[in-house]
Formats: sequence, C-alpha cells, structure tokens
Amino acid sequence: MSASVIDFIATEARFGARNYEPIGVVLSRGEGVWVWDTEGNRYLDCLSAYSAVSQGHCHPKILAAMVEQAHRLTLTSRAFHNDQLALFYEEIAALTGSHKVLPMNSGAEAVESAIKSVRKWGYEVKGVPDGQAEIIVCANNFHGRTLGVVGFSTDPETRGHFGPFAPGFKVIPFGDAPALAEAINPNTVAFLVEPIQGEAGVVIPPAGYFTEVRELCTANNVMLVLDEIQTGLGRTGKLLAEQHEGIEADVTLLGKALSGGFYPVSAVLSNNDVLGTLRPGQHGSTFGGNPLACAVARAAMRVLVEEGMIENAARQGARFLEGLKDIRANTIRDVRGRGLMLAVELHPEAGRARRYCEALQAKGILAKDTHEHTIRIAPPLVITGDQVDWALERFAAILTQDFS
Ligand code: IF1
Repeated sequence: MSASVIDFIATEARFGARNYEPIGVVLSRGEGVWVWDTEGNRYLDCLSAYSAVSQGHCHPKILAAMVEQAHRLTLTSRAFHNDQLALFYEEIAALTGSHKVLPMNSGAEAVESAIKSVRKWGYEVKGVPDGQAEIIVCANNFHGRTLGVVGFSTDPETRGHFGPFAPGFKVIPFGDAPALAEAINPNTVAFLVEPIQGEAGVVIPPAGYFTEVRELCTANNVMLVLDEIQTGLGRTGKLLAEQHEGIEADVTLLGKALSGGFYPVSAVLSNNDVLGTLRPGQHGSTFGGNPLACAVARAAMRVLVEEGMIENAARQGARFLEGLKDIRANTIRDVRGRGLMLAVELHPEAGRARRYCEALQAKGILAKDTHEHTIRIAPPLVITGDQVDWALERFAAILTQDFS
C-alpha cells in the first residue's frame, strides 16, 4: 500500500469513530459499475453502496439534474411550497401505484415514520387503545440504526448496550405464516418485514409465504409494511420485490437507489387511510421533500425506467446466479438470489467471508461479507453480460481456493 493510502486510512483511524471495518481500499472515482482507488486500480463494484448506486456510479443524467437544481434552489423547508415536490409526488405515485407519499431522507427515517403512521392509524382508525399498539417484525431483520429501529433488532451487535428500548414490537420467525397468524391480536396494527432479508444474507422466503401474509393482514385489518429500501427500485429484477409475490403492501418504504447514490432520499408510500392520519405539525423533517432531493430522485427514477435497468437486473441476475451455481467449490454451502441481489454462503470451515472479499479485491472485485460466512453480491443494475462473465471468472478463481 502506498504512503498516501496509509495516510488516508491512518487519519480516518485517528479522528473517526470506529463503527466500520472497511476493506483496505481508498476509492476516489466511480463510473457505471467501476470504481478506482487513489492508486488508479480499477474494481467492479459488487456492493453498489448497499444497493444505493443501482443506476451506476455518477450517472450523468442524475448528476446533470442535481447540478441544474443546485444552481437554482436546494432547500426551502416545508414551511413553503417548492416547484419540485409536487412533480416528485406525481412521478413516484405513478411509478409505484401509490396514493399518498411522505418524503424523508434516510431509510431509517422512513421506517421510523412508517412506525409512527401505522400506530396513529391504529389508535385513530382501527380503535386500538392508546399506547397499546403492537407491530410484528421478523427475527434477523434489518431496518436501520436509529434507536427505535434497533430496539426490535435480534442482532446483539446491532442492539447491544443501546437500551432501554421502546415497547410494542413482537418478533416472529421470517418465512413462517402460521407464526404470524399466532402473533396477531386485536392490538396488532402492522407487520413490518423485508421481502428478502438483505443483511441476514439475502434470505428468500418460501414460495407462497407473502400470499399467506397478505391474506392474514387483510383478514385481521393489519397494515402490511414492506421495507423495500434495499429490495426496491429494480434490485430483484422487478420494480418492487413484492411483484415477485403477486401482492401489494399497504405501506411501502423506499430509500437508497431512490437517489441513485447522489443524496439521501427516502419515502413512505401508502394510501390516505394511513398517511391521512398525519396532521400539520405532527411529523416533519428539515430536509424531507427538499427541491434538490426531489430533482435528484425524479432523475434517478427516470433513468431506472428509461434505460431498462429493471429488465437488465432480471436478465443479468439470472446469468450471475446460474454462473455462481456452476462453480464447483467445496467452500460453497449455498448460492441464492433474485435479480441482482445475490449471495454466496460459505461453509463455516471455509473461513471468514471477509478473507474471500479481501482476495476478491486483489482480483479487481469489491464485495462485502455479512454475518461471517456470506458474501453479498449486488452490482449496479447497468452491469452487462460480459461484465458478469468477467466477475464470475474471478469469483470462481477465489471460491475454489481455501482461506480457512
Ligand atoms: C449500515 C446493513 C444493508 C436496509 C433496509 C432500512 C435501512 C437499510 C432493508 C436503513 C440500510 C444499510 C445500512 C448500512 C449497511 C446497509 C445494510 F448491512 F446494514 F444491513 F444494506 F444490508 N431497511 N442498510 O438495508 O437505511 O438509514 O441506512 O438509509 O448501517 O451499516 P439507511
């Protein structure tokens, strides 16, 4: 490693809270599926900033929209109207079939805002006694890092020593519809769940699970809240992951790729029943729905659709998954994925997934491990077939080695 790279890393270590353990690479430029480090080495980005850069790094049309708006008006607060918010509402509602939109900034903020909204709906519409609303969540969930959200995490690393936590959440196994039926009671206002559990290691539920979930929520007047912050906007090969299940959520959460990685933009999408319970002064955010965020998000949604990225994710994701499944390696325990949301789970005796990610880096691939033994693979949705093949050659070369 050159002196300058070590300087960057040492300075981060000196001043920064050590809440991450990054792989030893200092990136300085990105374009499409590629990123370059300060030494000029090129890597294929197989993380896409956890699916926030789905449109590819520094997409020129999103950049142009951001620059144009930034020259004109960046932030007004919601104390005044601006000329981008209504257009953002119209376009995201048309794209997703939603009727009401609550614009926020980070994914966790969208999750917290959804929790507040469904609780309020529970008290004011469903008739749940005040303060007794219950929300059902799944084991191994990941919905963000704010205190309310980590309060219902089941991961000791995510929730340890951050208590005390808010009550009102019940945890059930993911993929188990009878457990949901058992957990629902008259005070249940919502079931909050990821269509595919990302952080848990790309865990895909059994076929038919969400059909049963939808029926149970409808029958019991429980709001189905799908956290599509990672799975949404084309990542799984459809606009929303719920479309693989043939269902519609009552509340859908988007974030990450909603801005193409240019700016924190998230949204709670629903109907008037839920979001109509919010009155002026009862919820808000300094930056939520700001004109710059709206202009960036409008461009991010536009290029996603106009450049066929969703269809490409389905096509190249199938190619990537098939290629990974063809790799004959004793290190591999399971390969799974939907669209370009993929994962390789290693046998525990094969060693830590981090070691394989470090070896992949040396071959020009940046990927991220999760929970010790799984390598997540999520390249930008603009990846080509040739680039998939290029990546598969390198995954095969590394996965057939043993870094135990
Ligand atoms: C970290 C994980 C991924 C998310 C879902 C809400 C949020 C996220 C399904 C919150 C965010 C990010 C957070 C980031 C790493 C990354 C992550 F490893 F943490 F779990 F992608 F899997 N719902 N996920 O995946 O959105 O507030 O971050 O905008 O915290 O290390 P956010």
